[in-house]
This record gives sequence, C-alpha cells and structure tokens, in this order.
Amino acid sequence: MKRRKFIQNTSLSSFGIVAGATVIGCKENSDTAKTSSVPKEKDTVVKTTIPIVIATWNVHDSTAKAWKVLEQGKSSLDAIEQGCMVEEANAEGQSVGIGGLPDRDGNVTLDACIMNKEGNYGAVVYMQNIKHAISVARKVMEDTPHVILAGKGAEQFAVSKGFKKENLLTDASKKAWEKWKKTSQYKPVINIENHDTIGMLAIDKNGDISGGCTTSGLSYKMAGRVGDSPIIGSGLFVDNEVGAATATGLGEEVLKTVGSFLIVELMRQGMSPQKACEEAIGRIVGKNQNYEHFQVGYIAINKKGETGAYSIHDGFYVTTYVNDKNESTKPVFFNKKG
Ligand code: SD4
Repeated sequence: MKRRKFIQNTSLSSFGIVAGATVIGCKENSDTAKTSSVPKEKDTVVKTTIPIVIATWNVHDSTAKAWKVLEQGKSSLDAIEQGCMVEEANAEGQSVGIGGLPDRDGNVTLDACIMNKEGNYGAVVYMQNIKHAISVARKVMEDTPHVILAGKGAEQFAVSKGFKKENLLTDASKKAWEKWKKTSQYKPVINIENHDTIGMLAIDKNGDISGGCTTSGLSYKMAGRVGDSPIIGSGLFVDNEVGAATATGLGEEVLKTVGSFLIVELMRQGMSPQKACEEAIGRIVGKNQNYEHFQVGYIAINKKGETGAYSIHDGFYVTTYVNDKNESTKPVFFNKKG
C-alpha cells in the first residue's frame, strides 16, 4: 500500500470543506489512471470531524434524525437506520418507502441494505407492502444467517418480525403512474426519475462507520427489476478500517462497475474520498458513450471523517450533518458541458 501525505491547504467553508488540497509525495495510481476519463485535477481533501453523517440528495430531516441519534452517543448503525426511516415514512417523497413511484405494473417495490462496522450486511430486494425496508434489511442482517431476502419472502419475514403491511402506492404516485402510462416512455430522466433515494454514511463518536441505502428504485421499471441500491459493493460498501461509499442514479451503471466497493478499495490504496469518487465516475463515463443521458452520483467518507462526492451531471446534492450544521451542497460534477 502506498502512503500518501496531504498538505491540507485549506479554504474552509462554513461546514468544514477544504477545497483544492494538494497531494504530495504520491504518484497517480497507474492502474486507475488508465481507466479513468475524469480530468486529472488536484486532489481535494474534505476535512471534518466526527461524529458525522452524510447522505445523497436533499434529505435534511433524515440527516437531522441520524445526527440526533449520534449525538445521543448511539451507534452509527442506529443513526443510519433511524435516519433512513424518516424518509421512508414521508409519503411525499416519491423514491423511498411509502409514496415511492411504482413499477410499470403499478406495484411499489423497495430495495434497501445496511452494513455495519463488522462488515455484516443485510438487504431486501423487490419487497412490497412494508415501508421500512431499511429496518427489515437490518433484521435480515441480525436475525438470519442470510444476507438478502427477496420479494414475497422478504415481506413474509418482515411480517413475522412484526412489521405492518400497508399500501405503499399513494394517490399522488398512482396519478403520476397513470400519466406515465399514456406514453409509457421507458427511459431514465436525469435527477428526476428518483430524486431523494437515500444512500447514507455515518461515523459515530467511537469512530465506527456504518451505511445504508433505501429506495423504490427506478420509477416505472420492469417488474422484477432490482437496482444497485441493495447490492453489496454496488449501492453501498463499508469497511470500518478504511471508509464507506454509496451511490445514487442509474443503478445498472453502478452495478456494472461495482462502484461503492471500488471507491472503498481506492481509499484503501490512499486516495482521498473525493478522488476515489471521481475515479469511480471515470470508470463509468470511460466505458459508456451514452453517459450524457443518465446520472450517477457517489458519496464517500474515510475513517478520518473526510468526505467526497462526485456525479456525472450537475443537479446532484449531498447533505452533510456535522458540527451541529445540516447543509446540502452541490458537489462538483463531470459533465461540465451540462
Ligand atoms: C436504482 N440507484 O434503483 C437506484 C435509483 C437511485 O437516485 O438511486 N436514484 O437504480
């Protein structure tokens, strides 16, 4: 493993972002450099403190809840679960939990996963009628010898654990689906198709990292389609010795490049979270001429509490709660031509 030294060449923003830090004493890793189309910019180190929680999109209520849990001295795993539950219970959010936009047949199907400091992982895929997919994922992790439960099996397991069945298709989402059916255009719309799918990463006061990801997936997807969000290494990966990463956007592209695992492995080799996110986006755009037509965004955090975020297009947000401040910011993005 190469050691890197960072000069933290600081220009602190209100919530602790250091932009433009210079990397010295390190060469670009030649393997990753070859496959990346991302312009080689100076590395960026985002310096912060712990505890911390960061999440994809504008999810202030969720990050505020997670922060509260962290402030109470509880584990990052509890913070992740309780933070994600806030958005899952928000019927107005149309990409997570209740109110999620359905598949093309009108069924709301949820994907979620959670990962703890021991590297344990639990997930549900294609689960219907239970809004707190993140909590069912945690139960899969803690109460079964398995890591993924799908569809009816996941639902039955949830009911056996006391989760309530309910109709997740709200009037607003039904209306949107009925409107969509008139044209049945099956193509992802950048930043609109699934706004607010949550990928959340947290470090607690003990320095332990956990992560979670919860979504109703791509709207109007084919029945049975599962995205990246509940798949270990793609939508989420946590290694408590190194850091964690999570994804949002067109899941198929994240799956094909195992993006979150890639980011954590790049951080293990010494890359900052920011640079690692850029490399993972580079892996996608470098292989895909069609990148102008879809969005993928990553966020990452390392053991020190430094964060990174990068997306293909403008319009992606990252919400950070640290030092009693809860803010959403737009990260830098690849396709500056827009
Ligand atoms: C999926 N990655 O199912 C999810 C959707 C998403 O922001 O994250 N949208 O492909």
